[in-house]
Amino acid sequence: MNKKTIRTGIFAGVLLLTLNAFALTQPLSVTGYARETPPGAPMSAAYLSLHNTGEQLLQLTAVELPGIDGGSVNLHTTGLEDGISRMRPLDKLVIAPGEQLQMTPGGVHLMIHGVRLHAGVSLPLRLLFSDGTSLQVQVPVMGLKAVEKDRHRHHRSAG
Ligand SMILES: [Cu+2]
Repeated sequence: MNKKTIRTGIFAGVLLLTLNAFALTQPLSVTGYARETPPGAPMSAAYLSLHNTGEQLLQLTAVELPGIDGGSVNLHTTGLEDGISRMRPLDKLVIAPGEQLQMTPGGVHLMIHGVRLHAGVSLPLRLLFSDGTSLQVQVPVMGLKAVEKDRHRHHRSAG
């Protein structure tokens, strides 16, 4: 291999990395947290804020727990049916361009089964979209008391 071939090879490598970075970047800003699993409960929940900063409609179709065997995540919403608060599964979450979708206790949330979440660790989530792309994020697991405190603080600031 002469000098020229080596240089071309390096250039191709850089180009490939750049393309990959583009392919992996979703115009979506994700923040949020998971709640620690309550004692004796079989499941917990996570609440994300999804801000679509791009110009395309994004459809979140599934969420996985990478590296956690036996764990599963379902998209849920909570609503009143005949005056009773009930959760029901959602096929997908549609996030319009510019929209910020906020999951909340009592609203849309991620239901997490098959794994015990402990406060202080971070939980990896892989978001899968209808166009075949995915985005992996990490959210902190918050203790039940911290979650309560945070909710009160929001109440106060909202008046
Ligand atoms: Cu649920």
